[in-house]
Amino acid sequence: MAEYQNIFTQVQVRGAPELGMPAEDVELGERGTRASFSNLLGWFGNAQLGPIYLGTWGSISLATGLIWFTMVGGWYWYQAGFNPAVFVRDLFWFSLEPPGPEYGLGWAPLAEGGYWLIASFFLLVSVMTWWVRTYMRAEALGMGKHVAWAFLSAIWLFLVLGLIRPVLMGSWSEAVPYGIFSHLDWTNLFSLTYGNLFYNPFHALSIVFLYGSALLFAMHGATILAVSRFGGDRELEQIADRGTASERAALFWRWTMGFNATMEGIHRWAWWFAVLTTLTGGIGILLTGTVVDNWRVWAEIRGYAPTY
Ligand code: 07D
Ligand code: 07D
Repeated sequence: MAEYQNIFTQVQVRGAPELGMPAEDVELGERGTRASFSNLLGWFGNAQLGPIYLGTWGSISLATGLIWFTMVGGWYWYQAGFNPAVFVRDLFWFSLEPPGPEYGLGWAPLAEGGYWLIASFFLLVSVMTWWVRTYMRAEALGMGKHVAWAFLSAIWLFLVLGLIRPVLMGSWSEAVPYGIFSHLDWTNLFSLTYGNLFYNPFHALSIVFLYGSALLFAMHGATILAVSRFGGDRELEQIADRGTASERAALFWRWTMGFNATMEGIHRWAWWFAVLTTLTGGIGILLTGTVVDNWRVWAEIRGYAPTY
């Protein structure tokens, strides 16, 4: 029974550290040279820590991300009146807000949104250079760019929320504030302002793919764990020396629902569901306030929402 009752990987096989690509294939000067091991990490993933590849893009991304994070933290510190107890107590309530509507897309005084604009610039650079990093590291390893394109879908929603839609609406005040609860307030207010986002079909589509992602993840995770007793989790063996594990997993689904994914296909399902969540979501947000002012009214006119 115990094997069902924990989320940890139980067997940790450990050899010499795997240092990866040889010098001809990768710029070794930008990569660490040492690796260590951690039992704790081994419970969740691979026990080996490092070597990490930093490079130019990674360094820019980390530096600008840290500047954004410290700027936001500094603002909270100021909001807390430089009082550590208040800082900790009210951490989730502090917020760095974009400029008010009176400033449009123009510059604003530091304490009235100018500081938000500067911080946002650093966040933008950080997210975009991290994207370049996912692309370049995949390139260096001769991989497909699937991770980069999937990440770009999330970035699409991020850009619509904080850059593209505010520019189309002609005001930075449309953008999302940097705060734990304030960004929930923003999300709530956005829905209320535009007649309830439930009646935005792209919000519905995004939910379909979000829920679908959770369902697929549950099915896939469960299936592979269920055949790990036959080595189903050891992909290398499955590729080089096909046994009964994945065939059995496939048969399970054919028995229960008449159809089964394949070892390749399940990952295509996963990729598309995840990517479509933020792709459709971004379209939904882009249309809101630019093309459609009230989703409830929009939906009633089209017979999408009931009229009472
Ligand atoms: C588990 C991977 C790890 C990532 C984590 C997030 C930060 C922010 C900065 C305080 C799944 C790290 C958090 C770096 C710290 C400051 C200034 C990913 C995992 C653990 N949200 N949102 C959260 C962001 C939007 C919404 C939590 C970011 C939209 C709702 C966290 C963005 C809307 C709820 C967070 C963003 C929206 C949350 C947990 C950017 C519509 C929750 C996130 C850049 C999509 C939940 C208190 C998580 C919560 C939550 C971060 C955008 C709605 C703080 C970085 C504007 C309804 N959001 N969010 O685990 O507990 O993601 O809120 O676009 O209920 Mg959000
Ligand atoms: C935010 C992609 C950008 C993030 C990036 C990450 C860092 C940190 C640091 C790791 C999440 C950058 C990361 C900088 C790195 C570390 C340490 C993805 C993001 C690039 N909704 N709703 C969605 C539901 C309602 C509203 C999507 C459900 C209400 C708004 C999703 C319900 C109102 C928006 C979804 C519900 C409302 C959304 C988000 C139920 C509020 C959006 C998908 C059951 C009262 C967003 C089209 C996602 C969207 C969105 C689900 C209800 C408002 C499917 C289940 C009616 C304003 N909602 N919602 O992946 O796309 O986000 O809408 O009630 O903007 Mg909603």
